[in-house]
Amino acid sequence: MPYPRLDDDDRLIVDVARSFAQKRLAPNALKWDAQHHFPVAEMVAAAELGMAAVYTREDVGGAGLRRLDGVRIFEELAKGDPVTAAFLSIHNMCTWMVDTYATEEQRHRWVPRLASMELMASYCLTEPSVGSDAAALSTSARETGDGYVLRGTKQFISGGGVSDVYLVMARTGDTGARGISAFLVDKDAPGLSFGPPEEKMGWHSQPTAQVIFDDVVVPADALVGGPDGVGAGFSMAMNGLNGGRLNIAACSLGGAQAAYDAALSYTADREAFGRPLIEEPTIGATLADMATALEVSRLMLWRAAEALDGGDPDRVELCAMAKRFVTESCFTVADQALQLHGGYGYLHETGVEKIVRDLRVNRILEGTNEIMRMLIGRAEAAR
Ligand code: FAD
Ligand code: 2MC
Repeated sequence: MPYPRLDDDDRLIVDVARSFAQKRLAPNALKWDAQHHFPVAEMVAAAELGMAAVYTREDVGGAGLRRLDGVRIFEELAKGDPVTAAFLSIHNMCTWMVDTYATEEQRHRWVPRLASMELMASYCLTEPSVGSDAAALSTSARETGDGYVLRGTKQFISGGGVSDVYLVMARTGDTGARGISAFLVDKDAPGLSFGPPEEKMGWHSQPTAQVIFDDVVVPADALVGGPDGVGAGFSMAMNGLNGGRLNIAACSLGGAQAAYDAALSYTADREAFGRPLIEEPTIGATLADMATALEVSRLMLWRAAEALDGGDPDRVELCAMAKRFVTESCFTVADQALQLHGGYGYLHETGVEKIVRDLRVNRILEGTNEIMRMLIGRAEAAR
């Protein structure tokens, strides 16, 4: 689709992602889902193409692209497999946070290995008793003089047990958002352990697990941003999530586009009452609504991504709007695509039921859509 601000280079970036996703992800996604296989080798291959550090600075191995490029890349990856795309999105969020908020020494130590995916990263905010009300988290980081001791449990951590490094939001000060700092914790740190992989409705091809800190001793330089990072962890986490929310929405868009494409060709081929289904006016109207929802979703994502790129004052609200709208509209499109396949849509081998299962969680994670409405409502009330 033409878009005023996209030139030939922009189109090329997305061609690379599309070709990678169609060659390496799409042919395997159903198998990985059935086998609960986490495709690490494919993600490392994606990293070689810059997709583990899309909007990270180039001096530390990042691709140096824009958020606008990012959402277009994640849409393409998700057309191949929304689950692998989503893990790459979370890894990118961690990489960006380190690049943006760490000290120069930390940036140079961590980011090149995150960008190449020699190290895989997980983002640890949620706790068993605290999800939406993230500023109430209770995992503690007690200062000892030469480092910190972490104690507590993180819940639902994507990549938990497999990732090499954990970006952990923990309490170094008083209650509330200003008492939280961010730490980089090595998988091998003594006292760190993991719960069993959660059994989930979707996202079968990536592990989700508790990450448990039982007096985990970390050095002082595990604190992201050094001494200036004390109390800044919640802000880092929220700013990371603004872009994360766009990428997760882009994963919904890519998944829904793939489901729509399947429904379009299925209804063109399948005949009932003496003609192809697509010639039935109500089916044509359903497809029209689906195509419109996809296009509106895409434009909304691009608008929010440009606001984030530009540091616009309304970027938080636009990211929340895009996350809320796109994850809901695109879930509906995927469900409509399943319906248009009739009974075959309900079969695993058709591939659409997997997309429906995988897109459902995007309305919950990286901030539920109710929390997105809260953010939008607060911004509107403050106008
Ligand atoms: P709660 O906060 O308990 O909410 C329960 C319900 O109440 C929701 O519908 C919510 O929207 C609603 N609600 C809560 N407060 C309000 C309010 N004020 N107004 C209206 N409604 C409200 N977290 C991480 O930190 N890292 C990860 O990698 C990660 N990966 C995940 C992967 C999966 C597969 C899943 C399922 C979750 C993951 N999460 C992760 C956690 C996810 O971010 C949380 O589940 C989410 O933020 C919601 O928190 P909660 O589950 O505790 O729900
Ligand atoms: N961007 C930048 N800053 C933000 C922000 C955002 N999106 N959201 C909040 N902040 C700032 C806010 O401006 C304030 O700053 P300051 O202290 O300078 O005034 C500070 O953070 C505290 O915010 P509030 O005063 O609004 O705090 P409150 O507790 O009322 O609300 C809320 C915070 C609900 C917005 C936040 O807790 C939230 O986003 N909850 C959802 C949790 C979430 O998204 N979890 C996702 C886990 S990760 C995941 O699921 C993965 C799959 C990786």
